[in-house]
Amino acid sequence: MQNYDFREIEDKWQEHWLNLKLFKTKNDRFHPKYYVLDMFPYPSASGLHVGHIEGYTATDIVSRFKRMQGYNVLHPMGWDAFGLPSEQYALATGKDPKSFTYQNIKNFKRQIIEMGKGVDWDKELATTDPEYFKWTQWIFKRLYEKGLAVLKDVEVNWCEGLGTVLANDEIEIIDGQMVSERGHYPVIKKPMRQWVLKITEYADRLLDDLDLVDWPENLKEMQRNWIGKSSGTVITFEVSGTNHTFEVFTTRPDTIYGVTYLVLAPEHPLVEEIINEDERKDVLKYIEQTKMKSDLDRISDKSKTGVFTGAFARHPMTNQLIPIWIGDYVLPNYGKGAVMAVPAHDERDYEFAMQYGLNIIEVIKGGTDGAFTGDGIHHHSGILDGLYNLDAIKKINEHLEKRNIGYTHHTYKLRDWVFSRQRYWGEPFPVIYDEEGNIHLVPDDELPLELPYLEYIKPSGTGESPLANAHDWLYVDLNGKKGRRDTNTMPQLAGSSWYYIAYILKNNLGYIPFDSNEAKTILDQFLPVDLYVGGTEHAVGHLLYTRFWHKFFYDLGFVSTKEPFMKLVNQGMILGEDHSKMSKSKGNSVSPDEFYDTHGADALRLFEMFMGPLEAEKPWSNDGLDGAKRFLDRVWRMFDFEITKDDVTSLDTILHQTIKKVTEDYEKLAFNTAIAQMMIFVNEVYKVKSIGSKQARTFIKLLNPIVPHITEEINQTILNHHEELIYSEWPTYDPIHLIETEVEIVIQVNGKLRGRLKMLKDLPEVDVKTEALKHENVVKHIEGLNVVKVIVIPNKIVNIVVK
Ligand code: ANZ
Repeated sequence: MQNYDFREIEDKWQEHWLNLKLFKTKNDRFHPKYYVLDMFPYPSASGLHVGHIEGYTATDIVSRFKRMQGYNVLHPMGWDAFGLPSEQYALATGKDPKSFTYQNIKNFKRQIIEMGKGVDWDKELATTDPEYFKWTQWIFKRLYEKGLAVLKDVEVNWCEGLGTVLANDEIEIIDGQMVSERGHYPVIKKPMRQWVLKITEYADRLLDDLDLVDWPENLKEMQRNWIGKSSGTVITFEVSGTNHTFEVFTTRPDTIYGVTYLVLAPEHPLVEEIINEDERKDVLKYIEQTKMKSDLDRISDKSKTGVFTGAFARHPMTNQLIPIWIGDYVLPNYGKGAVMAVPAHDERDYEFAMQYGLNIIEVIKGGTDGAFTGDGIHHHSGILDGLYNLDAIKKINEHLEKRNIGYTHHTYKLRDWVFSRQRYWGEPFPVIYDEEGNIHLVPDDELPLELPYLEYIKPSGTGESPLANAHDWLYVDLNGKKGRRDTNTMPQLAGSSWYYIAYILKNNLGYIPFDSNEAKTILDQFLPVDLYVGGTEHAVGHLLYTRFWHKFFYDLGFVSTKEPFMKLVNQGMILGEDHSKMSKSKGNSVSPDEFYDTHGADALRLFEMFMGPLEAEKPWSNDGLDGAKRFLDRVWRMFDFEITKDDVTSLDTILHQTIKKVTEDYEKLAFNTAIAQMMIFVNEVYKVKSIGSKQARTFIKLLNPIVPHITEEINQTILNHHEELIYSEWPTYDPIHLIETEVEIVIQVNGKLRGRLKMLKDLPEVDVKTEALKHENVVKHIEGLNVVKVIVIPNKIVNIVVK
């Protein structure tokens, strides 16, 4: 037989699957469900690269495997289609980003169909579909009603060059200054009125419920750190000679006697009130400089800077005067935006004190250079003298509470989610302001509020989004008064915060209303997601916001599970052949389109799953892809051997071992080792040069989830089965066959290897001895000598001792 014509075979099966909708999720309550989700892609102009194919193949394998095991599988695909690149395309070309986006989607869909992924395309969605973002807007309204969406003046990263606010991950630091990731325009901090979602109200639940999910430990740890819960004490300080007081947050109230100065964040509202005239100029200059720095830069290890305000505070325990400084290592929105500095026991404070020649008082016996941050006995510490850390904390907290100048407090690093973007290409807010600035919501039955078509999309020039140019859309009648729409749009992460729910609600008619009984029933049927696969880049953003929305839906009674994604797996990045990160600009990016005609989708899938563990980072290799193709040719030619009606019994053991190994490995997403086992099986068939037809079908089923086209073709045209593998039953192994019946026994004469024998397992010792003593080469070595002893180690060794 010739090598297989993959192009023809793959086209044939892809068409068959699409036409018959074989991957459609069934309305089936009798079989358990299994929901396998991919992180849906942003449909960029450049199309998919081989990194996408890796995760999409892994989830496709699990879907097909679970379907054959009898599950009712939901495996959908969609498009995270709002986003900055389309916005920039629109601004650069003046064109409507919509047609551009949908053109890209078409290309992505073609690429996914060509990889042979078994998707229920009736569930396809794009976050940019008005019927989809109708519900995104609807969810926003519910958040607003519950007080979780509020307008607030927030310090935002303002980029004049792009005319928009940027998220922290859209910013880079170059020479200590913030610039936009795209275009490298300068970015500064600036207060702006924004919609903010109060994710911080869910901080404790987001933290605690991480225990409920099967996620990689490092990812959970990243979320814990991002939420950053910290327990400590808030202490009030009085500004000397004024009525002003301010609070600091500290995790070490026990070190209070070591406080030699205080530091306010440059943004602290009290700074204005307390600066001394002599210091005013320096302080204001410093505040200006701070605006150019990112939080990350401020808390980095670089040397600490600050200026003295000229004001002093009273130490609550010693009554001494201590100077008040400002310094950018103190962040405005953490704790209370102010710290009591203990240079003897805090490294940052120590550095700052050394820099500016401030006092250092040791209050814990530690005795090293620099700051001693460990535990020990307190001294120079008034009422705390002689106590250890925890006892000292307890005592000082009680003391401060009694005097009404201290209380225990939890603080979080997690910030509320800034939810407004000054962009055109996003979900418009269903919000209208009247002339007094009061908020009016667009009624539910008028949703979706669609984007106005703009002949030419250009910046508004005022810092508002290009929507401010759409006058017909912008101004509306509010019961006879003039109303103006909110010109902001929602961030890209809005649409992706509920798409796994939207897939379930989507049917041929549109979306089942989120708040209906019908929705509740079907959501209960399919949630939670059983397996979610995607890259690590979403460890905190998407995965945290989605968990927040899910908990909000839970509180409203729309869903019954506390968490959206039960098991999550991060696929490893596929690097370029040069072992560096693939990127368009470096020219080492690899598209699957290069291989559909030269190697075929099956070879591509097989290779990507064979490259190494799914979670590992691994370099692309064209040679490896050739190897995968050769293996498939070998599988194809295996059917040139005689296919017997009866099983070939000598293949039984290896076949059942293979069933066991592949089943267990698919369950663990260990596809590379499953493939290795199937390669061993093929080698065995090549040795005996025949295979039973049932055995062949079993093997083809095992291989099918990885290379679905070639295996369906073999099943149909060579093995003459009419039932597709998709819905055939997954093979089970028979433990009887796992037991090896033959063993190889080594024969030694005086400790030297003299022969090997294949024998039935567990033969009686006498028989083993007799056979060994008859072995041709053994006979040569014992001839004429005295056999003193024969030692048998069952199923392994016969040692003959001669003299
Ligand atoms: C006095 C002290 C003494 C502190 C000592 C530490 C060690 P975590 O654990 O991250 O919550 N801090 C408080 N608010 C701050 C802000 N807005 N910006 C920068 N630093 C701030 O850290 C809590 C500690 O970080 C607090 O405890 C405070 O310094 C500082 F030997 O207070 B500590």
